Amino acid sequence: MQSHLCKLLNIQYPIFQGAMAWVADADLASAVSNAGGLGIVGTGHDTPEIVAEKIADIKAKTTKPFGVNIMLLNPHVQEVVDVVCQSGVKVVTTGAGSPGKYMDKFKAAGIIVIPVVASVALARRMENDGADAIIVEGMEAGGHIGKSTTMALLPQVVDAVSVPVIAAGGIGDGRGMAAAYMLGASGIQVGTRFVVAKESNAHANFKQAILKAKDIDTVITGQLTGHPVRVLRNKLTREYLQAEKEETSKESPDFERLENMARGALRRAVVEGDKIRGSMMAGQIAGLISKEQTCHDIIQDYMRECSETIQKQIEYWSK
Ligand code: TUI
Repeated sequence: MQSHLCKLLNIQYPIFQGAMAWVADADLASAVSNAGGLGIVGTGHDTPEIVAEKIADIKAKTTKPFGVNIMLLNPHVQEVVDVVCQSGVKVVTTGAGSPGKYMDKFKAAGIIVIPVVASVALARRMENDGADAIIVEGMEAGGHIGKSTTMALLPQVVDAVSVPVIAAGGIGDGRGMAAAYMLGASGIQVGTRFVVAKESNAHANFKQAILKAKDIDTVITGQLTGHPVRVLRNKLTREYLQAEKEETSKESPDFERLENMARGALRRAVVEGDKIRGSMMAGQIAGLISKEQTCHDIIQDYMRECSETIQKQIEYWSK
């Protein structure tokens, strides 16, 4: 069985690996691509030089299709777009903004463009601008998020566009994948579960924190600054949320105070393993993840569980 999405991308399984900043390197993305999914290299706040290195790195590690994610809040975004367009990358996903003004460049380079959206309006705009597919991300996801849930937003986007829709946010196993398909998705994107993959270079402390997390262990920081981010709660988030509360009640909030608390915190969590003062971005399904597995096993689990779930429902509903 090969879906339209799998044919478009020449991949075996309709599972994308989210482009988590500091986590989604060439090791992780190539492992996902080699296992038949779509590995995606994250470029976060990277300089164009680092992006070029990352692309060379993944090309050396897989002959399978892979994607590169461009984070639109990156101050180097213009140069990063140019590097990506010049380096023979075939699939680009974008996040944290609208890639509208770069669409012509991507298309001229023959790139398949798959923007991440958090609203119906942006999904429509992206389809009009030439997006080949759309990733719909609900606020169950880790990292920078919109306001709607996957459950509510996904079917509304599916109804609004005619390109394939990939569901992201809150899909922690094959049951979630089946649910996304019931709502009209053509594929899924998985972040948090790949953070704890064997091939992920995320610090062992960060992986342990995800494995230990329960359902209520994520919080949303950054609502006041306009960049809401879902992370595992810890000392940093307690202090940050308190500071946010204090600044909210002021006539002119001290945004710099908040920015200073957040600066470098993601790197501290992922690279240094600082569970106390690091920003451990993770989705609400962290509580569902109980073991470190290879990317191959993660993908096989999603596919098998999804198929079993759908089979079970067919049996029930056809009685
Ligand atoms: O981009 C993500 N997740 C991310 S990016 C990131 S790096 C960062 N760190 C701190 C603060 C901000 C960013 C960490 N996690 N996911 C994709 C995503 N895109 N989620 C939500 C959106 C989004 C939100 C608003 C996309 C477009 C949008 O509106 C843009 C517009 O102009 O309408």
